[in-house]
Amino acid sequence: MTTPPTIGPVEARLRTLLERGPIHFTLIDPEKSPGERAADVAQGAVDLGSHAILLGGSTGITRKGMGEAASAIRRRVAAPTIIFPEGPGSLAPEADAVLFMSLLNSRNLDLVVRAHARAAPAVRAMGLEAIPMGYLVVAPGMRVGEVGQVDAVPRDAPALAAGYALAAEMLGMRLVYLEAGSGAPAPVPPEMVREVRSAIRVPLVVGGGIRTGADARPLLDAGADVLVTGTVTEEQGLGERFRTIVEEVRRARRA
Ligand code: 1GP
Repeated sequence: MTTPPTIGPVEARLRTLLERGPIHFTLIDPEKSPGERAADVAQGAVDLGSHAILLGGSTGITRKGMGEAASAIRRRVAAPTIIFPEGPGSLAPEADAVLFMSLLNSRNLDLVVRAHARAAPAVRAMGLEAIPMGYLVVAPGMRVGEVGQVDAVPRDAPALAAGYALAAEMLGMRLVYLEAGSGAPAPVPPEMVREVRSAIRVPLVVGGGIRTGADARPLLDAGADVLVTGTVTEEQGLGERFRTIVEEVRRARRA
């Protein structure tokens, strides 16, 4: 037998950070903010207290675009740079890790596991750290809900979300992501976050529709371990809204 799979350095670092409470990820789309522009956003976000950079978010991201953004960010930012893939074509070895995620409630088996079977050898060949994650789209789901062909979890069905999340954990996934969809009018309901959090042991990531500190606080109170924001920096840069979100996360952490 060869060496069994172990937790890689990025995941280990995130776990260490999580020992002191919740953390924040800044999602940057390398198509909208290419190369050094992605690095400008990343550096500013990390300086304000964000803990990691996710690269991804739209359709049409190329390996070249992803690689250039990841390289630029890694030159300037010590925080992990993690690919949030929209498909195998957006993988690039310049990043630190990839969220190797199954879209749990998709009707399209490609997005549940088949694309993964095609991409896994490339991930291994690139030397990218794969962090296994269950990705669950909650209504309204927005564009990822459409492209992902999901049966979105209704907002009033926290037990359904908890069942998916626990199944993901039992299948060996080490993160669960509750996604309301980028630009959603409201984030995932805090009651759903609470029920999922109490069902699982792995860290819980929550994203979609978080625009202000006031949006972030109930999610943190409900037990979210990681908050992801993307649109707020695309629309307003690293202004007041972004700052209040990161500040809420910081306040929820132990000194
Ligand atoms: C999208 O959850 C992320 O995958 C971020 O959503 O763009 O609404 O912040 P927003």
